[in-house]
Amino acid sequence: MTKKRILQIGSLSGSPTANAELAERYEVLELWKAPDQAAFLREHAQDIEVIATSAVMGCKADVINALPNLKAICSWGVGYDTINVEAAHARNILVSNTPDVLNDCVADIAWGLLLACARNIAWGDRFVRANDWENKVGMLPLGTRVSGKKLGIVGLGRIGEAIARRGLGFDMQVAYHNRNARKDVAYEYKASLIDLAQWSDFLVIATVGGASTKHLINEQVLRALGPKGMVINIARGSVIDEQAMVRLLAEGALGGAGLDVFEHEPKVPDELKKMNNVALMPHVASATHETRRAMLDSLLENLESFFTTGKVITPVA
Ligand code: 8YV
Repeated sequence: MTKKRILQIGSLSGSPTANAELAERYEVLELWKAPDQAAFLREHAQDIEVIATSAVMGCKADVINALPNLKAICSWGVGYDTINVEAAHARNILVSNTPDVLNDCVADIAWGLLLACARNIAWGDRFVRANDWENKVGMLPLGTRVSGKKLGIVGLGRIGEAIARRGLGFDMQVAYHNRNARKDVAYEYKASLIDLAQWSDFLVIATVGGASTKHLINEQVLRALGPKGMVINIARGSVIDEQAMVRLLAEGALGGAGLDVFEHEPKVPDELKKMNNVALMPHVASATHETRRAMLDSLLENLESFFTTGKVITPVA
């Protein structure tokens, strides 16, 4: 049977088998390998109905507009701030993501970064590896207790809830800020982001990315979190004013930062790399064998569903 054709925006290198599994099922047009991508799109424009992409690679309006018969964009990952959903929906083009399957692993990394910051885990590892302990070069400074402290969640969605649940396990008080209070949770709601930051010992950013949350965590919020407060970001780098965060960390006006995402990935400010009260990860919150498999299964199910029913399984709003 002739394989259905899809346009793949880029290599899904975050999965060990995604490229091969897509090629096994579909005739894949590999946009990222085309020397002249505009010419490639013009050449295939008429026969591309479906795009496969990812949360990081997204899909820009110029690609969408170059494909008159495009009907669905299926993305590997939960975030879709890199997809021009407005342009897609304006033409009734379906857009799908892979929600829920990565909630626990992303929440786990948020906790890994929180603990690393609070208890100097990355710093301690460097200290031992540098033989500073062995050679009695100074001491690792005291850390900050996590258990029983105040955990603030910015963006209590499904990932934010998984993070909050873990906080209960550490006997923490949990509060959150959303645009509106949720009626289906018992956590304290803070209508003001500043109030939540002032209240929190640890402020975890779990919002969506994109224009609606750009620099939501600004200098004022970070100053409210304060010199003993720590900010953790597993959402998108664009949500925090990175320059302000670096400046406040350098001034000692912010206690620490645990970051899996950055404003201009993969570029990370050199100042952050030199700070010991900062834990850094390369956007790997979903990067476990189990979760990346589940994300791929979800992507494949969305593609299959579209080709057999004309609908996707997990459409974005
Ligand atoms: C990406 C992520 O999926 O799912 C998301 O929104 O940010 C990550 O899990 C991964 O980096 C591949 O794009």
